[in-house]
Amino acid sequence: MKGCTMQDYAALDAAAAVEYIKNCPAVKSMFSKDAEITCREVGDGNLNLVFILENAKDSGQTVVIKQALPYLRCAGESWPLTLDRARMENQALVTEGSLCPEYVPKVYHYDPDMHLIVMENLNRHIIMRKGLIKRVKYPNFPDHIGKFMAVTLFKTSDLYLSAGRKKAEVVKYINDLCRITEDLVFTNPYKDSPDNRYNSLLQPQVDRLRANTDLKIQIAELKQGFLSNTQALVHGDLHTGSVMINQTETKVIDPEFAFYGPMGFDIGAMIANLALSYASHEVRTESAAEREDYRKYLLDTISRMWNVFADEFDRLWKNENNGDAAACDYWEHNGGEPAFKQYRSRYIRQVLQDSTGYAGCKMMRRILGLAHVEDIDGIEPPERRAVAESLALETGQRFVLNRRNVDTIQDVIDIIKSSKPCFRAS
Ligand code: SR1
Ligand code: MG
Repeated sequence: MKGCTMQDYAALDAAAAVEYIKNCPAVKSMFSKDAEITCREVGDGNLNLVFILENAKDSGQTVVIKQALPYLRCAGESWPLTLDRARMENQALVTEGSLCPEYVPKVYHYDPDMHLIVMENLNRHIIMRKGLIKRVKYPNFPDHIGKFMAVTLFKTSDLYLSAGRKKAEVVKYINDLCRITEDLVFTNPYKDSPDNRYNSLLQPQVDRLRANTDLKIQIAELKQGFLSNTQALVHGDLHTGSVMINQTETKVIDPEFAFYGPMGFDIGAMIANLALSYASHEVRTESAAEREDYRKYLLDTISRMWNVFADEFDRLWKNENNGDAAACDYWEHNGGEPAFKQYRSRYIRQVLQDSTGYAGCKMMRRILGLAHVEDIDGIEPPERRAVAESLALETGQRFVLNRRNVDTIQDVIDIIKSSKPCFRAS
């Protein structure tokens, strides 16, 4: 093992990860000379290896190695997957880190041969999804994630970048992983596919959903937007498992699906995952008072997250009005400021409608498709789980079907509150 000088890719194990760090010029100085570096593999996601390395004598000396495997971890070697995703994740972490350093883990080293990233160990944070399952409230999250989305989306769009620079960025982020999203989010859930997995108790609801022509056309339209709208650099997988959090800080991790796509895809993913938590507590939380209290927290979080996003996005646009699509010089002659204001508010309303549609797709894929969420999948027995699943499906479907009528975030909240599960446990 030659650490950072290694040329040939090999998947690390714990011992090899320690050797790698000891020989990595960019990182080894973070550990004292007599460090006893321990290592454990902790990856529980669908795709990669994740190692936590720590000096047994000083837990403050610690890093994480994230390494891509040449296949999909949760499926095995029969599902090959590009190693290039480590490069995508590294460049997205670097871009996001330059725009919003407070909300992104620090990158210490990227190795293009070993397809790995050495980064900050967020050991004072937990995966947000796990906190939401236990009904933990995170008061700063809406402000943090709203700002993260506003800054990263605005400053990578045609509103801020010149057309030439923006097109060059689009090329840098051509990401093979998009194919997974195209299949798993927009296609497979709506047909018989060996890659789907869902509770058989939902079959009557699934049959009705798949027979709904309007729904399928609208999902095709949303997929078309995903494929062709290079609006901004999106994280591409911005669910509550991609957020590490505590009572004061929020860190967005795992941008390996990053690409230039519709802004609403990120915002919608966040709305969807908060709404999935809302659906899960239909059965997870038995006390009506506790359920109502936590659900109010989730809805307030969605509302504030959107309002912070929209206000910050609009503020950035007014103040850093640099891109080729930001405004039109001929408005000076017929309206000027009023036309600019109207343009901004129409743009932001369109982002809200897109977010609502993508939120719907993201909810339904987590019930019908290959990759589910622990909030709902962890509910037993299947009869109880089906109640939460059915509610999530209903909410997702109504998001897609009603998105064009959405004017404010309150309309989104109203859809969540008025959706009911079709399945009732006997
Ligand atoms: C086959 S990979 C399944 C899912 O895991 C990731 O987190 C993405 O959401 C992807 O769709
Ligand atoms: Mg991930």
